[in-house]
Amino acid sequence: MGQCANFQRGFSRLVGGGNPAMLSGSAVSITTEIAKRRTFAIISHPDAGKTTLTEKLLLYGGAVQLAGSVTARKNQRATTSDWMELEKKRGISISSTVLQFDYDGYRINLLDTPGHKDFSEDTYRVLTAVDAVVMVIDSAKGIEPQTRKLFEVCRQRGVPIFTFMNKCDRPMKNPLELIDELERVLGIGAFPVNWPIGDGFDFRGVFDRQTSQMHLFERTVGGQFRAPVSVGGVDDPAVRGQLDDVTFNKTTEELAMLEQAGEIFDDAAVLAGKSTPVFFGSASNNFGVQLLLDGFLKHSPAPKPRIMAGTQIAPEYPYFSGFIFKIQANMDPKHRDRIAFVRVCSGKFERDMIVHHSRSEKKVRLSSSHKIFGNERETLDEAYPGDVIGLVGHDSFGIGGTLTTDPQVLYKEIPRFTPEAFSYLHNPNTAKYKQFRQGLEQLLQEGVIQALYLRHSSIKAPLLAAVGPLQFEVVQYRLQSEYGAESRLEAAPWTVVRWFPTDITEEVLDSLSLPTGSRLAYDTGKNPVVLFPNEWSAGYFEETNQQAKLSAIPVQTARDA
Ligand SMILES: Nc1nc2c(ncn2[C@@H]2O[C@H](COP(=O)(O)OP(=O)(O)OP(=O)(O)O)[C@@H](O)[C@H]2O)c(=O)[nH]1
Ligand SMILES: [Mg+2]
Repeated sequence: MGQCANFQRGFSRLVGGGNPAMLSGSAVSITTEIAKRRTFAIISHPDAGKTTLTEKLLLYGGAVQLAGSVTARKNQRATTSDWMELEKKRGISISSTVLQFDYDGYRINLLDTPGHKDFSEDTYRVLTAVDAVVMVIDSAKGIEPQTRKLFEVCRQRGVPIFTFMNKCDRPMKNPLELIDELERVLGIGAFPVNWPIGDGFDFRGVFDRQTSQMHLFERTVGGQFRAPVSVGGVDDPAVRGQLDDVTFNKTTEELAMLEQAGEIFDDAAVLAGKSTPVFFGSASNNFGVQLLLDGFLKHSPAPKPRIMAGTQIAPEYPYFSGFIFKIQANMDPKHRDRIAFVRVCSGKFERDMIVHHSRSEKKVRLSSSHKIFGNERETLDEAYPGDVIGLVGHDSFGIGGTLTTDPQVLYKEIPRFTPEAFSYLHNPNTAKYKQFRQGLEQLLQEGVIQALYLRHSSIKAPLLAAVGPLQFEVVQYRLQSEYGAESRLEAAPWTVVRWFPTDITEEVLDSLSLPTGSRLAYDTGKNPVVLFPNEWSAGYFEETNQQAKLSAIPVQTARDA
């Protein structure tokens, strides 16, 4: 009903703005397609098990036959989502990965994200493109700092959160304490959908509180295959016989305590992001993965309307619209091209359709469209709201751009980040100048890193700016492996950057008296910035130069809009 009203509103406001691809199509079919879509990200602090869980969701979703492992040992395949060379080498995720697959009548768009804070820009961009998240928690550690930050972003956006308490096969915190921590530290309601039976070496499975069934699992070597499971009620002798008295009694006591608390599963609170359903398990052992997948699909939302300048654009809106939230080059060494990842927000996407591109204000034909699965791709002919699609061959596409058949639609979803690490990047091999420039330009377009240009400077080496220093390493590694270009980093003496108002004149910039060690520069959008050696000198400058109001958040120029 709500969506229907939004559809009406969006439609009457924007009708006549273009050439609707869908007006002649069947409204019923688009509604059915939207209802089938589930688009979500897996988020958490580093190492909680996001990539492992992603791989197991693919295994249980039937999208891979054999699960790989993050630390791909000899004779074992690597995970589908950590496909980058550097990720395999390091065993950490560096870049988010899109995985689209069908399961149980749903079209799932799953995004595995990197947990490390140096790569959080990528993760935050992904959060703009999803309708829900699965928050993974290491049950031995509880809520870690990066999880808390990501949770805050989800809360601000009202994104429904599902929690997976992972690594129950290791000595873990008391599950009651973990639930309490969610409520206390995050200030969110928490409803345990299932409950761990035993922990550590004695972790046997989970009790599904909604069906009152015990699920007892067996471990498989390397967790490559689905874990055999026996299911039965608490008093079922076949199940009861597999548990020792201590484990059985502890579990039933804890369950009784939960029942006494008397909370019920509140779908509305979950959809509003006010309460999180909690699932326990072990991703590496495949325990509880099926219950998470099915529980998530049952309770998570289909694509919702998007807000644009105060108006809601419903997914059923008959004009196609979507925005670019990620660019990635060289995913397939055979192709060496760049893919723009688009979240479809409204209408139906059809290959070869002509759309308006907000940044260039030009009409473009989208002929090379792909369904993405890790670093694999397949030609895609149509897509619906919720889908993430990959578009190849458009150099003008940048992160944040809107593509639509109704030029009045313009999404401004992508957040901007303040760099805190600065370094010059030298090219030690002049013979490879072209590769160096080309590679760097591409990585800048991908948003792997930002660049600044010092004012009145004779230094030729680009000044790179990053949220965290690991981003520099990624740039160097990728320049070498993807472009054959060596590079050398030289630390730059600043740690703080601030933006001036866009209307500040060159004369005013000339007249400023800067603290020692500070420099004026421009960002890639030619917006003036000032670099400081530390917070103290930034504060001093702000106090003594009231006429030039500084912003810690990158300004959005018309070019970015
Ligand atoms: N014991 C145990 N280890 C696990 C489990 N799940 C994942 N791990 C291990 O935890 C480590 C980190 O797993 P990842 O899946 O790479 O974690 P991640 O959250 O994707 O890490 P980043 O992407 O780098 O933030 C790996 O060594 C996994 O094998 C589990 O259920 N039990
Ligand atoms: Mg990972």
